[in-house]
Amino acid sequence: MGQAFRKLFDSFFGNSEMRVVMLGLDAAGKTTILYKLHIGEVLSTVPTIGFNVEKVQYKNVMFTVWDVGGQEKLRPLWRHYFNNTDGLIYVVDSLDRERIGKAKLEFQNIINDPFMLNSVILVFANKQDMKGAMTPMEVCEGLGLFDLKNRKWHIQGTCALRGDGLYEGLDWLAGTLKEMKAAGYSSTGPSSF
Ligand SMILES: Nc1nc2c(ncn2[C@@H]2O[C@H](COP(=O)(O)OP(=O)(O)OP(=O)(O)O)[C@@H](O)[C@H]2O)c(=O)[nH]1
Ligand SMILES: [Mg+2]
Repeated sequence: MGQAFRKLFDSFFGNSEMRVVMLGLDAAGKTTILYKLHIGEVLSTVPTIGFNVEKVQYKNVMFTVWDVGGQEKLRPLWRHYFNNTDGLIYVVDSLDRERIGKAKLEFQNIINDPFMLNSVILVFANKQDMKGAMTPMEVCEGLGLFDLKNRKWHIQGTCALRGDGLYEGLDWLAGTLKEMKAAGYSSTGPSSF
């Protein structure tokens, strides 16, 4: 199918694409989430050095999800994935109360980057299966989500091992993207303001 025809076909059937970058501290569960969404299974993971990228089709949205390693020494590389991003999925290990301050700092750095000012924000408060985990509301407070001005954000409690909450999150992303596209939004970065 030619590209122009494909575009026409997609817009007729309401299909769209969304580029999503998934970030968060090391061991938050990003890679587990990516493969649970991509193949429906829990893979045994090792810390990601570099990135994984997979396509996830959900309803009529084709998500391209970039999962980038979260170890401290790798975090300066995150910004290389920001350009043309429609959505951020920020994953928090809800059991890791000690590092919620660090998670907040890294989160604020991402969302205030000029290339990320237009992207919508989905937070996964992961590992909800663990006793003693912070509730989504606690994670919300920990990251300072209530203080965000003029940003579209949503928090979702998840358990990547069971898959709980993951598709609810994608549902929110898809719905929000549709609203924003209808309002004429584009994700090309600072030059498009
Ligand atoms: N109990 C529980 N464990 C989880 C959950 N999600 C992920 N894990 C575990 O957390 C550990 C780290 O998961 P990864 O997916 O490798 O974490 P990551 O965020 O990709 O880590 P980096 O690649 O280092 O940035 C693994 O042992 C997972 O099995 C969850 O919802 N509940
Ligand atoms: Mg990983």
